Amino acid sequence: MYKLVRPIKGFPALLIDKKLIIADLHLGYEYELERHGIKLPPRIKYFTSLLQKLHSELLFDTIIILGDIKHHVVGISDLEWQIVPSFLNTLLDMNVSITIVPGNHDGNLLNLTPSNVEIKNVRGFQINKIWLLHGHALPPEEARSSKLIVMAHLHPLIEFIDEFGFKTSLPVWVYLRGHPSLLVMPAFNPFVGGLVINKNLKEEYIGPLFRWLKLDMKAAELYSLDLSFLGPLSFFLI
Ligand SMILES: [Mn+2]
Repeated sequence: MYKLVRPIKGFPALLIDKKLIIADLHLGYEYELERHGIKLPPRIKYFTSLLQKLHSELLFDTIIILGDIKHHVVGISDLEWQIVPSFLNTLLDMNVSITIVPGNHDGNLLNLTPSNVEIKNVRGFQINKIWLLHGHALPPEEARSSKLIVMAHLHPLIEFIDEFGFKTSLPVWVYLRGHPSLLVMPAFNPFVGGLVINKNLKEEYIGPLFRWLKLDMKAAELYSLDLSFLGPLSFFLI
């Protein structure tokens, strides 16, 4: 994995050459919570300042977003009309190019993006023998000849509960060796929750890509955000 991509220690982001890859921002998620009576401060300032900090350290020239930049699946919420274009314009002000592979939450995305943001097909695209996509849709056959497929979509977490009932969930990088291998990215938005992969995982939750690649999630190698190797998923099944 490290030969092809460079995950950033401590962050759900990785580098391929001078391109930063992130996914699952779910901008506008606060709005969804507010409808259920929970008020969160908007996360957009945190995201932009984090990306500015990473940019000053890593000097990437492109940001590739692997889907779910916004939260509403079908329509566009009032908040998204404001924050998605303003977020993208702040990134463009950093003098980077932006490419988006749409996710399942990115309906009508074209209306929200400045004209110089590149929007790819949902089936993804390839750079340096690495196929990039969100992961809710299958890639084309040509992706089989890539060395690695990077997807997002699952927001993978592992969960532990101790004897007092205290619960922890950790976002993880999920790596499966194969031809091609598969890497699942953690969500960039830490508030959005995710799929607990170490218990009773139903196949319908993990999307079509695992079956397409004939990969078994149980064989996955897990890494924490600080890039410690945690072990195979089979060690964590509860
Ligand atoms: Mn998502």
